[in-house]
Amino acid sequence: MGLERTLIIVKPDAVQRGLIGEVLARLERRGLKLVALKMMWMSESLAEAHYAEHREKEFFSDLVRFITSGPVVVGVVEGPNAIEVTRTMMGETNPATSPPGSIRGDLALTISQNVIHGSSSPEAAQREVALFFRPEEILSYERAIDRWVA
Ligand code: RTP
Ligand code: MG
Repeated sequence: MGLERTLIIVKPDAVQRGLIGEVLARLERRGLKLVALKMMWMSESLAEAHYAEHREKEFFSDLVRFITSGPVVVGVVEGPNAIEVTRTMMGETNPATSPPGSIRGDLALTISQNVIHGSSSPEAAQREVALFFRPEEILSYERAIDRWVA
């Protein structure tokens, strides 16, 4: 059982819609542990670095404009297989084909405003966590429930 850390972003649409608590609560209820959390307004350069893999795509400028259009909540969640578990909880990139029960399948309608980002691989997680958090901002702590969920 691999303990992993992954980056999550509660996107500007979710912040505007009052869904910060809803999204974080789902991750917490699953048993994942928040080990870093902050609210921020992403700069254009940070957004471009975060989504660098999509630089050549035709939707890149819209993506950067959207993710910098308002405040976001950025966090690191930790747990067994946290990367895959978070991605599965998110649903598909397109909310229209995301199953009910998933975050996007329950809370979103369109691909351009899909509520949450989660790192898509261990390499992406490592890169993205380092992009948003200094090492000392990521906390190590025990929870009483840890032995019941991991
Ligand atoms: P994210 O990176 O935000 O967690 O989303 P994802 O892995 O599910 O999807 P990804 O392929 O990484 O795309 C990043 C974001 O770009 C927007 N997108 N638009 N118009 C399009 O065809 C298109 N494809 C992707 C989405 O908002 C997606 O979340
Ligand atoms: Mg992605």
